[in-house]
Amino acid sequence: MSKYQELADVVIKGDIPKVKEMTQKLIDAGEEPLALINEGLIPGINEVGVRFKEGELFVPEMMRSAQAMKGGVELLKPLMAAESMPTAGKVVIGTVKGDLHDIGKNLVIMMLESSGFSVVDLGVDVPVDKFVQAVKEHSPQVVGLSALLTTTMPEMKNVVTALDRENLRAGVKILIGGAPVSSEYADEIGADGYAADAVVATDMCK
Ligand code: B12
Repeated sequence: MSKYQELADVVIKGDIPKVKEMTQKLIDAGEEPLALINEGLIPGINEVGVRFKEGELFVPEMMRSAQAMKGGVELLKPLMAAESMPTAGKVVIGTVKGDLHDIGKNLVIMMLESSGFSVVDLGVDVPVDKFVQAVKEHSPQVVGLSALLTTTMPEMKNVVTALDRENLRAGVKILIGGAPVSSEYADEIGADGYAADAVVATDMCK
């Protein structure tokens, strides 16, 4: 049972207007934005994943829940924006090729930006070359790779290998994240680190 169970429930139902309405009400009541995400919206979308796996929900429902979650996040985003902080560093981030999941990546971006990082978002389904190009162009301190599918995890290794090959690893840390990956996997593919959520990701970037 999450703290904001009702909010989680409307995400599970995929009720887009209701998620927005309830999020706004909770904001107006002075609830903490990050708590609404971590203890309401995320438990909701996680439950959707469980039900999808069990065959109770299908892709269209999962899509609607994802949209509902995004609606809530959009309302919370401005409340977490940085107040013209000096930039803490630059991060290039993207979801690897073949993978279209971006809710988690976008939360990581939101947290990074609210902590003063400047972030170059390459989006989803990002081919290896685009990561390489972006590192050359933006000289970030950190490259973030997101993958939510076991089938796209190996793409992370391809990015690590390509950055090695191009001698772009000096001064750049590669941080990976997403439900199927782990710190063991990070070690295995030669990445520099793994973070389980947006808060840890931001701490590690710092
Ligand atoms: C929403 C969702 C979708 C949406 C995505 C919408 C969107 N714009 O993102 C839609 C409907 C499009 C979708 C499609 C599919 N999905 Co889907 N999806 C999910 C679901 C329910 C939630 C994912 C999510 O947003 N979680 C909430 C966020 C906040 O968590 P997160 O992504 O893990 O991110 C956090 C951390 O991991 C970390 N993090 C994430 N990225 C990064 C990056 C860095 C650098 C760092 C440091 C940290 C970090 O921080 C985040 C914030 O705390 C998951 C179930 C689950 N529990 O993961 C299934 C799930 C990932 N999907 C699954 C599947 C199978 C699919 C499809 C193949 C279904 C189909 N048959 O078409 C397609 C694949 C499409 C594709 N090519 O990518 C499976 C994957 C199984 C597997 N082992 O590979 C899952 C696990 C569901 C299940 N239980 O079976 N999906």
